[in-house]
Amino acid sequence: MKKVIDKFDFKGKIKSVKENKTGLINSTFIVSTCSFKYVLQKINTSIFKKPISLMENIELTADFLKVLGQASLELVKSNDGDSFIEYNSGYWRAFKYIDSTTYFKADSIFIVSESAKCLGNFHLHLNQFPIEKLNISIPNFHNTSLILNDFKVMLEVADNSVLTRCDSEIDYILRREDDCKIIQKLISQNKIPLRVCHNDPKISNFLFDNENNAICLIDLDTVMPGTVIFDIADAIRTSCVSESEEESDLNKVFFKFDYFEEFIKSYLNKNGDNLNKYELQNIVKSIEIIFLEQGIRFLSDYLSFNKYYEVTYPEQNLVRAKNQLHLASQIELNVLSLENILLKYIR
Ligand code: GN1
Ligand code: MG
Repeated sequence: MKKVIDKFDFKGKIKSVKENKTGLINSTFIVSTCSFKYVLQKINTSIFKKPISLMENIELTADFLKVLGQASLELVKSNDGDSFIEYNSGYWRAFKYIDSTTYFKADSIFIVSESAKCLGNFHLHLNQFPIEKLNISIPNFHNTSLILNDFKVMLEVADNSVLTRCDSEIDYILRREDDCKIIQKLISQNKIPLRVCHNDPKISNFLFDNENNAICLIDLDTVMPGTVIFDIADAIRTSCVSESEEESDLNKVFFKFDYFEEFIKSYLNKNGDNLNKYELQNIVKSIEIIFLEQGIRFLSDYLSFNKYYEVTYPEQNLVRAKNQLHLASQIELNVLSLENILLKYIR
């Protein structure tokens, strides 16, 4: 670790290095010197197979936001002036630490509104960014149709010991093949445009100040072209729910309509004018799809004995999958009422 730290341009004598275990993918450490704090991360290259492309995307978009006066992550360069370092075939990067709070679920409607405004601002400002400059750092990241195909392949090879634990979830997913194709089809018909997206704006990827005003989005690893309605859906997936994706007691897990209304109102107020009619018409459907997609991803990982997401107990990905599919079915049952709420805010 010391060798890695020595390669970055950290100001002052290092006082402490503490691991922060909140993300599901990269390894994160908080490095404190006598006068500053930094976030040091080792990029998980079994998931992010193109770390250099990914770092280019982060640098380009974070710098662009900064020029527009928007808060964003600030990279700390290496002593050689690079935005990351390579050490023992690992890739490391560092950011200035931002004094802030994060949440795993929204504790209040104010937090929902703040995260919606923050995401709206992110999309609004990056709408001016020349999207062709971005790399596709993870191809097909939100291609739900392909994610379902991979899931079906997984079903062929998965071990019976795990398969028999999720009969009803597998059945639920396989009956929704058509849903998995909807957004992909609209993208290929050029009805839904590719725009600069975060692609992982779950509530824990927003920083808040001590009055709960949102500061900015973090975890920019997946910033690349995508559909903004999946960003909206992913933020709603994690902020407009009673419990986080980790909750195993499904009696406690429900979608919060009042939070959804607040999210939509605040988001559309910032960026509604930039969305076309296909995007607006598919917001509610995309929420259902993103719950479904996340359920498929968690279940696939359960069936492959937890290779992708960090777990602290063996059934954790099954718990997460059940939680997400439970919410997908709640959305499906309430599409009309959600559409009616949405219509109130479309100008
Ligand atoms: C992962 O990196 P993290 O923990 O913010 C995942 C997201 C999932 C999320 C579920 C690159 O996000 O796509 O929605 O877990 N990131 C990647 O909590 O796969
Ligand atoms: Mg991430």
